[in-house]
Amino acid sequence: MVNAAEIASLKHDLATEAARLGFAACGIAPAAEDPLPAQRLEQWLGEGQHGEMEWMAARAHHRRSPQGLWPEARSVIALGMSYAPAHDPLALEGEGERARISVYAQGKDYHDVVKKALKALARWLVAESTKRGLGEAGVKVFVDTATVMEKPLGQAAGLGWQGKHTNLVSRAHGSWLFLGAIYTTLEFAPDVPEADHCGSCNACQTACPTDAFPAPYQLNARRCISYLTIELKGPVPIEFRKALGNRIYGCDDCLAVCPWNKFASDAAAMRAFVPRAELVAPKLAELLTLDDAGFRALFSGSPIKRIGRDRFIRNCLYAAGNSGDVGLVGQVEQMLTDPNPVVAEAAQWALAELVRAESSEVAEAQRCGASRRLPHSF
Ligand code: B12
Ligand code: SF4
Ligand code: SF4
Repeated sequence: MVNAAEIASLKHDLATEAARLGFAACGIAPAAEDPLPAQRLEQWLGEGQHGEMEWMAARAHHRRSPQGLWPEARSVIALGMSYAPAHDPLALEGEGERARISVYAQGKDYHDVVKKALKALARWLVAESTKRGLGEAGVKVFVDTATVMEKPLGQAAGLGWQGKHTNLVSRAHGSWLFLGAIYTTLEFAPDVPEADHCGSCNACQTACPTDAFPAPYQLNARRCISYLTIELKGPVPIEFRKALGNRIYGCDDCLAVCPWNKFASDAAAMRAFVPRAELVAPKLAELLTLDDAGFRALFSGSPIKRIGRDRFIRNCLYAAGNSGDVGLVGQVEQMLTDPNPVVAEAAQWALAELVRAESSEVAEAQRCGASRRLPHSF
């Protein structure tokens, strides 16, 4: 017979320990299946909205519910770690010479930071459970890479709600929470799920540069810049290249415009996520010089390392094409013969865009020059 008072006290202390380890939010959800998100996941996959992310469809039965993955699980400890930025994530919009890296990737890799804290919390839980006579707790920790639906679980645990941009929004931390989960055999009393507080707002949908939301609360990943710059291996379809602008890794637009961010404070963010100075506003001209070794050295400990030099340079070339900066032509030309065909094709596209930009600049100068000269010709 489980001691109810003891498990309630353990739940209370768990939240304190989570906060000590750097989690800004912690709540409990049941491990049984919630049919609605499971059904929506199936529909999303059925419509092919996951694009090339085959790993989303693989073992989808595990993703549907915690007990689908681990039948012994009784509770889910849902956790959020803040990465609220101190600066405006959209400040570099339209700055052709600079590249935009999404806020989540400007500091240390969250997979490592969140996982380390999750493991420490799980170890603490196992030790405390035994010490308090609740038996040896079974635990499994997850952040991002496993078959877990972290957002619906976060909502069920009261951390926030899935906003119209589909990410979890917290009343205290806005859109800036990384999520993680611990599945456990312990049966904690679940918290109250968070209600939807989007109301009539649709700022995120309006802000999306690629119209990636077919409807509120639904994302067609194949149109999302985050997918196109991080997950998609081949060439980015031509129709999206202009819309990438200077975004070379991920996108923050729908998150950054959310009015709930005004309650988020960078003081709640983990120090590990403070941006590395060289990744806040990097110069495209410098990024384009990176070879394999240079890429690995610059992005060691960063989530960007994952996409490899070729995909990264592909993205930088699209940004170069969008920059209107003819000073980049020489560097772009060098990549026309890159051994990677996707890089070489991106260079071709960028060059054509830069030449177009230059010729329209020349035409514009001639037009202005001609009209300026007019008064003198009289
Ligand atoms: C696949 C994935 C992606 C894909 C697809 C995104 C997506 N929305 O699914 C891509 C590559 C595009 C992506 C991008 C980003 N991602 Co991502 N991603 C994931 C991952 C691995 C799985 C998400 C998933 O299950 N998708 C499946 C679909 C079915 O889920 P969904 O879109 O949420 O669908 C729900 C809604 O559509 C809803 N729904 C449908 N119809 C309706 C109707 C109504 C009325 C309602 C209420 C709901 C509703 O039901 C579905 C199920 O809940 C999670 C980690 C994890 N394991 O959970 C991280 C995760 C979601 N990503 C994260 C982040 C930070 C990002 C980016 C912000 C990164 C960036 N800056 O570039 C962007 C944001 C783009 C966006 N607007 O979503 C964080 C989000 C944290 C948070 N606070 O929510 C997560 C949780 C990673 C983490 N551990 O922190 N990501
Ligand atoms: S991350 Fe960018 S491209 Fe993707 S849905 Fe949000 S605004 Fe649109
Ligand atoms: S921007 Fe508006 S609609 Fe979008 S998630 Fe935030 S509150 Fe909801």
